[in-house]
Amino acid sequence: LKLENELRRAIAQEEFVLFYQPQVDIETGRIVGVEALIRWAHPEKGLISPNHFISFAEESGLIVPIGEWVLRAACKQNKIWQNQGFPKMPISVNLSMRQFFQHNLKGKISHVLEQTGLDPQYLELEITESMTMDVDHAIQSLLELKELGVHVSIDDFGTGYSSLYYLKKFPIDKLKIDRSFVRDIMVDPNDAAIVTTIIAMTHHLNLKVIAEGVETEEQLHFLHQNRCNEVQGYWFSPPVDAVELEHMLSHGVPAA
Ligand code: G
Ligand code: G
Ligand code: NA
Ligand code: MN
Repeated sequence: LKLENELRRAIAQEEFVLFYQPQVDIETGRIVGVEALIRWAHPEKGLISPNHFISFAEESGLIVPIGEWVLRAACKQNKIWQNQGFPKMPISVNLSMRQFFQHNLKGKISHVLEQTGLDPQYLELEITESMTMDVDHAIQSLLELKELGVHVSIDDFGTGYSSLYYLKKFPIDKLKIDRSFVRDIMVDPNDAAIVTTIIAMTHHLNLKVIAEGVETEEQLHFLHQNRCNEVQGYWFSPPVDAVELEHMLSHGVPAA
């Protein structure tokens, strides 16, 4: 109950901030996207990781107003970067299950895009495999999002209900290979095989592919050799605040 009350206050007072993690083109080393990740700027406890409140927010339904804040803040920030003259790139936002099943999701997103003036092609929504288990709902929702002109990626790909059926049927743009597969690609031949197979499959299906959780140069090299399009992870940068992200947009990511 304490967490619930505190979260309600946090929503009312907008005690949240977004951090941003760069997504890097593996060929050019340039930042071609950013993932927005929420933190709770608690007045006494400082920055709180989403791991400490997102699952509670999901259970209680508070994720809906929190998710709307994230969406608005991310679109607003991306528009600011564009106005400042940085190269245009999509910003990715994690959608929760409840948001994905919300009535009029398309209308809500469309409203935020209009309010912030962000061109829909510069918003990418990350959904997880578990949200696609209701196949009819998923197809319907994704078609509506497609009509809006936003991009959709499948987050944590390979860890949930991975159906090859939806890869064929669903209008999605990108797969994000879960970092649990990337972690051991240099030591576990099974993980290496899974990752190379996912990459090859995405090329055949005309999807883009990004590897998450890239932490070493060896992993990067492996992914490059196997024609992964994009990479994201601590090797380049952890999620950082807007000022640090702007620094990287100006000067490049350190390790690229
Ligand atoms: O940023 P960090 O690695 O601490 O994120 C931890 C978890 O919280 C990740 O699973 C991430 O997807 C989730 N998360 C971060 N920001 C958001 C958000 O804005 N909305 C939702 N639904 N989940 C988020
Ligand atoms: O579930 P999702 O993929 O949205 O999770 C994003 C989370 O992954 C962020 O909270 C971020 O802090 C974390 N993350 C990003 N890059 C790395 C990495 O290279 N290694 C590890 N262990 N975690 C990472
Ligand atoms: Na994500
Ligand atoms: Mn992920």
